[in-house]
Amino acid sequence: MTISPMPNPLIPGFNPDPSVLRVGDDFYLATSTFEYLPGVPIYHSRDLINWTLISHVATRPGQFQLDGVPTGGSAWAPTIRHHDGLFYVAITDAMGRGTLIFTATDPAGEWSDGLVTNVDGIDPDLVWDEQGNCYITFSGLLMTGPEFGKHLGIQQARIDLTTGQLLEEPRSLWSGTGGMFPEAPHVYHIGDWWYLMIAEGGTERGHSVSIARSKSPEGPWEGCPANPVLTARGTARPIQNTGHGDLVLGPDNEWYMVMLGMRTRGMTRAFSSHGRETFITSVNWVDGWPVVAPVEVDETNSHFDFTADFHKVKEGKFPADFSKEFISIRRTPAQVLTPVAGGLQLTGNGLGMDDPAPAFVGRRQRRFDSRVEVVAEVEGIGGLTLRYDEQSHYDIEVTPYDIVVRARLYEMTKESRHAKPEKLKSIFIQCVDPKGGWEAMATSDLVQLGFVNEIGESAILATFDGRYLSAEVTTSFTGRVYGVYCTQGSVTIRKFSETTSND
Ligand code: 6LW
Repeated sequence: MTISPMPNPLIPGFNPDPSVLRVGDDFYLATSTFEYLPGVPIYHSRDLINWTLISHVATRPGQFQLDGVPTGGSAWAPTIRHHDGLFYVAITDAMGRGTLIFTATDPAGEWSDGLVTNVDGIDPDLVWDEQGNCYITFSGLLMTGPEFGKHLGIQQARIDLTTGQLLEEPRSLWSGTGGMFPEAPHVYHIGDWWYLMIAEGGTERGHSVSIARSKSPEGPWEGCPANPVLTARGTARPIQNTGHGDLVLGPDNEWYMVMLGMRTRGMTRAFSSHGRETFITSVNWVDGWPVVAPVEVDETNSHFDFTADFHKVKEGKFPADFSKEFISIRRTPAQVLTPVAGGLQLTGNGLGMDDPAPAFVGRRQRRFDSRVEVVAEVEGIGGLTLRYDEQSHYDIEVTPYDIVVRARLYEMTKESRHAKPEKLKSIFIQCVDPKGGWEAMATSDLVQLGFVNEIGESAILATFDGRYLSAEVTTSFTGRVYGVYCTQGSVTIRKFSETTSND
């Protein structure tokens, strides 16, 4: 009996490239985080449905290179596995340290500094045979040297996990049915078969999952006659881009697959504001092959209000419940924030949201109809932003003289300046459904930026088209992130809350 309901997105907000692991009755899941820290969240569940964020692999400077790495690089595609009492996360610090192996004895605890391997590729997977040999299987997209960007297909070699060095020349494995970008390989030993499951077709609308089997972890591989076993390409399915899957035996002894997918919006379903999120579906086995159910949407998990109230913060002491869900760009929130009496304070570094490393702290957008409102003291220049990357963001910024509303889209910046109210209670950004006729239906949503004055009156100062803050337009691997930033002076955050937009 398949678990029901299966909330989808399972983990809302950009959480792409999910890898899932079962140890006893516990389940763990890790996702990509690119330029954000803390990096590589570890979620925990006992039922595959309800997940709690328990830790991050990268919580310290140096675990990922980040500085000098292009936005969208760094933490790509973890695989989380367990062997002989040790937890492993294999991952690529793309255009940074390369393919790394992190370990931990307790997934909720501290992870290692990351062992550098001599793998040139992405999407590393680990599996062990009965003799204890560890195989690393990866997508042979060359990330270094003169042949950067050349794709060698799915590659595999035995690896020494104490040195990170390959024990043999990588061999080429089955690389799918001819789709572009064979990647995200996972090797499993299930029953009498070894299975090699990959993604192919690219992580956009052509994405898919294909699988092959063999009597050996090294092959030769026989492709599934029904490949691709999962795809949404060319369909009206509510979840598109499905691919990059990982298999797990559920608590009911039925099989499941987690994978990335996109909730697309607009008349032609062309825009995805949250980017690639984690989804789940059920899997049955027929004649030794997986039959994967289409991914259904059930937004139970993505409609929670969130409030972080920092009024009780003591000087120099982060609140115990300081949410792990805050992320910062290239540095951890604890590196950019200072606990002061009654709030958490950002200090300007002269960099604004057009820069790759501003003083910023934020949360992923998880729901379409969301409104983030921030109560903060701005002593200088700072505000609230909805960010995709440093070239794509909408800001409402408080200055000593006025309020600036800004849309930065690549080489274009549109700004308007507005009088500040006598007493500014809060600033907000909210996403609402488009209104009007045919032309309005084209876009995903509208983004409204405004303030609330001391007597609770709201003013919307600008409305921007949300399609430009989407994975498709920004060609970004991440998703929208609401965040507070400070360019000059200081911004003391008293309260950060997310509720349903009230349009
Ligand atoms: C990930 C790979 C991919 O390593 O994008 O488009 C990378 N496919 O599977 C980052 O998500």
